[in-house]
Amino acid sequence: MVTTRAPRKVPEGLSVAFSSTRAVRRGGANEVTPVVACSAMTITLHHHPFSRAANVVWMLEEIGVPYELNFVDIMAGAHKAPEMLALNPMGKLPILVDGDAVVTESAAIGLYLADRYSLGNLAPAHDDPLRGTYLRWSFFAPSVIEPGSMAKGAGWAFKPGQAGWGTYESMLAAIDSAVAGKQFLLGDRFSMADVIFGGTLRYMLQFKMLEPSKPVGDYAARLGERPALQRATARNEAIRKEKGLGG
Ligand SMILES: N[C@@H](CCC(=O)N[C@@H](CS)C(=O)NCC(=O)O)C(=O)O
Repeated sequence: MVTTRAPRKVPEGLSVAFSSTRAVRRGGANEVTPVVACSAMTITLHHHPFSRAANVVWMLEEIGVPYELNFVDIMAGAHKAPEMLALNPMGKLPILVDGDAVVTESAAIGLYLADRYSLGNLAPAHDDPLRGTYLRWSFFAPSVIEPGSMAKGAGWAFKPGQAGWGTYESMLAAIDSAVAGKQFLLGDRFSMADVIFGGTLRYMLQFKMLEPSKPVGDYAARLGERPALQRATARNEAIRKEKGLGG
């Protein structure tokens, strides 16, 4: 969801952790190297390390734009404060504010960032035939993997022909087909779809909500080698420790 931004205001009582890095792109590759930031930061991610915002930190690190994190104390209900509800009426994280744009929904945030800051690189160009595959798996994560895993875990009763996520078995087969015999979803080329789809898979694997096949396990391990993911993990972990949150 992308909406025009509500009047900009950092919610009272919420502390702000600033990014110490900004990135420069290395020639050709879609990996970036962090350097110390010296320009004004315009992107704010309303964040909690135990939320889906943790994966958005990975998105931001892959993109390599300066950003700041605003810690929102979910445990204290700060995400339901009026200022936060003005940004996201769902009262949920993550919320990304980029100038006049407010973006919620993790997958939308990833697609937004890649289109705006990395079109032709982390997002295939609009006329690139790979764009369809890119969008397909980016949407598959929130519309099939998330509800499909939830339905399985919670034992929901539903009709697979009516539910958009279908059967658990067909979901697993589709996930395998997306990554088998490939480095990444688009072949050799890493993209934001890997952060969206792969981030969801990594979460499911971490919490044992998915039994990994060999291709899925190998894919998740490959993603774990991304320096941007390692930087994001370190940042999330640093905030967890700073705020005294359990591990
Ligand atoms: N579909 C949303 C889900 C957002 C969501 O459920 N966020 C959780 C944390 S991961 C949250 O804010 N929960 C607090 C609540 O609902 O009170 C997305 O992908 O961003």
